[in-house]
Amino acid sequence: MTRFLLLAILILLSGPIANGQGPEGYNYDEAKVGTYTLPDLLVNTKGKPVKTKADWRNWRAELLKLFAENVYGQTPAKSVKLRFQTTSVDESALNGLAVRKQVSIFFVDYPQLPPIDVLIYFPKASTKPVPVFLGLNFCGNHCVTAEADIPLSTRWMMGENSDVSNNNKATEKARGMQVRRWPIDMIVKRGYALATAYYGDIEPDYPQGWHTGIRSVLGDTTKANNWGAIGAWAWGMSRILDYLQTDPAIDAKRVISIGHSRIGKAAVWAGAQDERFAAVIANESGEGGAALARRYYGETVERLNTSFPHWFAPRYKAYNKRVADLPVDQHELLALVAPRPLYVASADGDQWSDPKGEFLGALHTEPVYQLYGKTGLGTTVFPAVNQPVGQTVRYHDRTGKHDVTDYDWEQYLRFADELVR
Ligand code: GTR
Repeated sequence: MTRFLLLAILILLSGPIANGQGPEGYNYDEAKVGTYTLPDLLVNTKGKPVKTKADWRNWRAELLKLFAENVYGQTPAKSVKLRFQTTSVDESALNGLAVRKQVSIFFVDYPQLPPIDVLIYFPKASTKPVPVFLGLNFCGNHCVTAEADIPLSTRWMMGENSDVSNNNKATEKARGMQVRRWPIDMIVKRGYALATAYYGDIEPDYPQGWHTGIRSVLGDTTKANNWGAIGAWAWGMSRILDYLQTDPAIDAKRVISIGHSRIGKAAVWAGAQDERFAAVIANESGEGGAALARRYYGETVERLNTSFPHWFAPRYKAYNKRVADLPVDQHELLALVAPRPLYVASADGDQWSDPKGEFLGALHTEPVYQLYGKTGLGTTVFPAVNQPVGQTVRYHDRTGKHDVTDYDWEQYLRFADELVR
């Protein structure tokens, strides 16, 4: 029997669409979700059952390849020479609550590439190395804090005439614009550091953006398995982790990969590939992130690939109209985090990301956590809003829109306190 036959999830089919992609590329009608069969996480492509941790380690390596070949593209194996330059240290940031450090990561062999500018806040009170949340940001480091001495990013910014940018350049108005998503005070008061960098430092987020990012020097654009922007952002997170491992104020065994939305997709792919990440948090990562691809609800693979042709491997597009033929589904991506702690979060006002599909993605990692003697989510019941569930794998469906809120951070801090510290 193939792995596809072993695990069948049947959902009542009341519409004409099964496994399909509607013409508009999205669906908000649960009745139209149709039937789908997920690849069995514990049966390999040769139909062999995966029974032990050793079997899983082998199968895990195969799964990583399948995701690289078919979804995110192949992350170049070449190691890249980095130079870390501390550009500023403020011993008394955030009114004395934090030590703030800015570090630029230069690519020694590719001087034409801009550095990744990392902004780190450490809890001032700490006397020993601290765990850290590492997450890329959407609009430049000047945007996550109101501190006026953070230089405005000079990189390409989304938007020609928006609040955050003018002719694709950051504006003063953008300063502090996303402080709400980054409650740095709350994070450092709990004894964690926060490390962030602008995702556009690694690759500007538009179809031709790769010309000025890391993908201009690594990878092969003629190949169907060439890495996409999400792969590049994930790679950039690992390079920041390379730096964090050298910083004596950081507990390098406790670096948590966190991301929202498209950056959430990258945060999971980073944590899946790079086992130095101690845990992964996917905030509303949706299609191409935690949400099951085969569940026809919210955004679809076709829509994702059409709106954002640069995010994934070219081969992913071949599945636009035949998602059921993908050799993997997203629960298997999430399972690559196991046995490390994983948090998947949704918002009920963000049906585009498919909260139920994200929940099911988390739920179906369970067999791998069990191989390690751990309980993953430990429930099959979709929880009420604002009711976090789970053990080593956690999930919540927050009220409100597509965003990162204090409520989300409160859960992530508790999760980190209980499972990462
Ligand atoms: C949307 C996209 C989602 C999600 C989101 C975001 O437009 O369809 O997959 O990534 O953007 O990053 O905010």
